[in-house]
Amino acid sequence: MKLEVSPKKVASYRRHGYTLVRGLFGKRETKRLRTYFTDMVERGGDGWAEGGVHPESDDPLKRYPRLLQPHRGDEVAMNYMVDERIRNWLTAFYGREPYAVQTMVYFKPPGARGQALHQDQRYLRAEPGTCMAAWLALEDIDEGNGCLTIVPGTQDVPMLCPGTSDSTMSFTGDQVPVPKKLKEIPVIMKEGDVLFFNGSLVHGSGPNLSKDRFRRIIVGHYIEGSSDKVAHYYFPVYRFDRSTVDGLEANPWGGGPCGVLVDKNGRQVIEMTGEMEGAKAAH
Ligand SMILES: O=C(O)CCC(=O)C(=O)O
Repeated sequence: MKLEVSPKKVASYRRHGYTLVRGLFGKRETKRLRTYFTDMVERGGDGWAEGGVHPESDDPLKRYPRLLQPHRGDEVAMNYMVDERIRNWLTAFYGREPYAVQTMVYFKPPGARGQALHQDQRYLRAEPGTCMAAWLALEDIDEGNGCLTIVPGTQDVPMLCPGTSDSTMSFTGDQVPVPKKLKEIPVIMKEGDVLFFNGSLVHGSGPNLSKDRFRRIIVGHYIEGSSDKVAHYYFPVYRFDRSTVDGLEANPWGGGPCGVLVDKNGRQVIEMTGEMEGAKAAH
């Protein structure tokens, strides 16, 4: 198990708001996670699938929807969220152990839409400080199967005002613009690599254009250990020893799940909660 952190990568994260750690997880682990969560969604999602599982749908994302917050009842997802390697890296970036608030598993089968450019902090609303992600590739990921794209240079920008995404390319309805002079770049990853990035960094992903390659990932989201607020959706807040944290407040500015699910015609699939309305109203 790779536990040591590299000072160079820590410095790079602090400067750029992201860093890619190659091979942080072994192939046996990624295979186990891949199989475990694929089995879960194929038997109906165990209650974690966004919008439920619809095996007969012609939308690949309805057959394989993302799993939201499975750590709240599933030990394997919890183990990922509080993994010691992730704890070590995040603690090195911020000089203090963060809190863990979210897990999501994406399957993105062949033909599935991606997720338009966004900033996670818009949804998590961690304060003071920001949120961060540990995004683990469960198989090799490139532009062909819908890799993550990021916009370097946005690591410190405030929340950008979103417009509407192209719902034939994205399963979420909002999209933030790429600031002038900055460029969206693909992040090509091998199975077992982890991309760490902060809550301001603009990122998203394209559709899976391949005929037969899934693009499975698991992502954990965290907030700084100095935060005293986070969006209500992210309670309970966990420490890495799995105990829950009392005393944080729900951020009155709203927030909610990462992205509002829309169908290919741009129609919202799941009713928006009051929290999300709050997030939209804030912009
Ligand atoms: O995996 C993707 O396509 C997008 C994930 C994402 O935006 C996130 O983890 O914040």
